[in-house]
Amino acid sequence: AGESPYPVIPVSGQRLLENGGATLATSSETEWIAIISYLVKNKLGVWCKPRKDRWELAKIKSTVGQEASVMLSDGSDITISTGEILPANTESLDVVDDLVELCYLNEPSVLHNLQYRYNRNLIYSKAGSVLLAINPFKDVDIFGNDFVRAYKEKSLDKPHVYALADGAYCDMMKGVGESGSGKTETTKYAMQYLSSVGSQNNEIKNKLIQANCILEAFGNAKTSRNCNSSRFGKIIDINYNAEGIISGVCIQTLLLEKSRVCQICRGERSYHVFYQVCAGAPPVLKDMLSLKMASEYKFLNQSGCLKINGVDDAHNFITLVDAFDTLGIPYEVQEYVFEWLAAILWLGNISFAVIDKEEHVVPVADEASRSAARLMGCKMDDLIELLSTDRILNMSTRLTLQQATAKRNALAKYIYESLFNWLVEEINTSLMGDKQARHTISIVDIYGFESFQKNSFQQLLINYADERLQGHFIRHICKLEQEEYKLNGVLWKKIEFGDNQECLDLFEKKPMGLVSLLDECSNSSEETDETFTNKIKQNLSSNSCFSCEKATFRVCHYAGEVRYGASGLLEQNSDKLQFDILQLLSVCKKPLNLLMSSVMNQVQTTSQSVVAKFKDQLFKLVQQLENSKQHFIRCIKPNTKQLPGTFENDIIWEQLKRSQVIEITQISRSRYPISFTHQEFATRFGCLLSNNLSSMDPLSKSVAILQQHHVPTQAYQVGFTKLFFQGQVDVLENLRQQALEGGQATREVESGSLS
Ligand code: AD9
Ligand code: MG
Repeated sequence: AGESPYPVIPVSGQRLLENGGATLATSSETEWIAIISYLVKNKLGVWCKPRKDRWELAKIKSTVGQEASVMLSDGSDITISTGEILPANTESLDVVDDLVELCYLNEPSVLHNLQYRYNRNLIYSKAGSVLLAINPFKDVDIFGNDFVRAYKEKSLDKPHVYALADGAYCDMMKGVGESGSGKTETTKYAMQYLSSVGSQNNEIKNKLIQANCILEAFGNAKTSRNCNSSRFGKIIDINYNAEGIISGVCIQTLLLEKSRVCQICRGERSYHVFYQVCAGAPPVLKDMLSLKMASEYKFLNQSGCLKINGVDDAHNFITLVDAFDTLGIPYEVQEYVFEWLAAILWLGNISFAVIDKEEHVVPVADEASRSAARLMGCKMDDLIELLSTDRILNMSTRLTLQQATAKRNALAKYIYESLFNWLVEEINTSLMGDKQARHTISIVDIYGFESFQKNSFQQLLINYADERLQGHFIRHICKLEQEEYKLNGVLWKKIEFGDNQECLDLFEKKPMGLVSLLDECSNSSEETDETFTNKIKQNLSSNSCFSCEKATFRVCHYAGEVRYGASGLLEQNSDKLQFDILQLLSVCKKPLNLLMSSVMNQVQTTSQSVVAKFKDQLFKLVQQLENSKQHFIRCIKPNTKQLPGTFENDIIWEQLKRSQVIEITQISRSRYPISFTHQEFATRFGCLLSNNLSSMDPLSKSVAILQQHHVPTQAYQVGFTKLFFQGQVDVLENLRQQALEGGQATREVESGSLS
């Protein structure tokens, strides 16, 4: 350590975060004074904020008491309090790939490193074991076959999603980050890599790309945060045989946002596929579907946004049909799919006429209801009857406009959801391959954290999923590693990191967490939005992440505070489909082979509400992750305008802070990545002992080996059951190899290494 060109400075991530990085994060004043004099003596740079909100590089010229005279890069001198100065890394560290290599991990130093790299299109960096990916919002020439080859052959070793995927070959990976940060794009590159290295021909690779194209058409939409936002979660299991060749792929999806089919906020769009089919269907198909332009449909025109800059919906329709073809979905079946989509659009155009004093309504028998019924394959009268009355047993009641609209929307949403689920099944059938999977790499890409002006049920689910995975991420990266050292009695400076347990408790605590309460209230006919709001107020107010005001409540998520509207939550959560809707669907002549299985499922499912089902799915996912080796990519959004070349410090630092990148870097920096049990070590390296000490216990033997070969004591730690190393074992491995080749190995060792 004495030879290091830098003073050894304990940087406490926690303190750095607590004070926003505004002052130097050192343990004591004496250390700070030592650092200042070191910086002055060696003419090293510092960061200061002479103008508000902008860190600038400067040099300290002299210090008097708490004040320093510093020279800014434009040559001007200013006097500044030493408390407002942070040390800067030397220029030679500007381009380091891994934050671990930075001497100083303060805010401006970390941002400077990331920006230096980002400006040079180095969008990937490491924070210890985590890959950081900063969204370039433009094409960067670091992908494609040549790069796949280079990473496969290990001729490139820079941080890259390909390098991570390479490391995950036979393991597993997952991605996290907020909406629009680049998770889905990163997932595609990982998939591209994994399908390239693991396939003998391009068939499976092409199919995977095409499957993705279909899923994006039906499951992605423009939101105000991302023009191609994923509105469902996905887990792609790539199965390999014993030779490492892909034997098949299976895609599982998590809860699609189906409310988007009927309701979209201003400036957003519904699912891409609707605009694609309206813009791109050839005339014959258009005729068959009685299809008009997107602007003619209420489900699409309500948001005032029909187009996305730079996106050609008509062209994407052709791409979609190609994708269906590649996956072997016959043309007649594709027609069914388009018929259902058109039926949904026409359902949205159905208007209602008031028929009596109680304001009951009936659907108008016009082009919309006629087309919808024709495309669904049912009689128009039956559809009209369904949308004007509720039938329970032999009783029928007339509907008001609000009830009839809700029923019509429930029908449209149900059809879309069934279509989506059916497509996933079709894709899986096409990708299944043979079933001899030996290993699986799973890629998880879910929706990212969202906070809009109005947030409702969907945001609650999305942000809960994000919170759950963050909990898993923290547990995995920070806790498990530190706990193992502690269990083993290894000397270890505990790094403080905040966990999100309080917020997870808010959702998951039994019997009175948000999920249980929502589930319980949705299943009772006596509860209303108001009684639900009272209940959560009563039961959850003691949780510091929660507060309730009138019909809204706030949750402090790890990624930010969100205010949710409570009205409508119960209804969206209960999501029960009326029996008469199912009945009508089950007698539709049309393509009901498509929807039949999910219709039957719906009839058979019990009363579990959406949120309860969702929680179960998330728990299963986390379980699956815990049983695997994991690799994490933290996707970072550099600005909120989706612009290339725009690196906004505040936005980036906020994401790094909330996802605890600095703490993770610190943990990685001081970690002991290699470990052996005493027995393993003694057996493996026993041949390096100069005299026969076979009677010794494994621990004493291990220590004797280390001492005889002068392994520096700071390079290892002796735990109760294990030895931990920072990387020195290469030397021992080489010596062992020489010993074995030279025939000097003792019998004892040979038999040991065989066992
Ligand atoms: V959400 O949670 O689904 O709303 P994601 O998935 O995190 O979100 P996405 O991958 O869709 O974000 O990225 C948003 C946009 O950023 C993409 O549509 C691209 O235009 C852009 N992007 C992201 N990553 C890259 C990249 N590696 N290269 C170029 C990129 N552009
Ligand atoms: Mg996405």
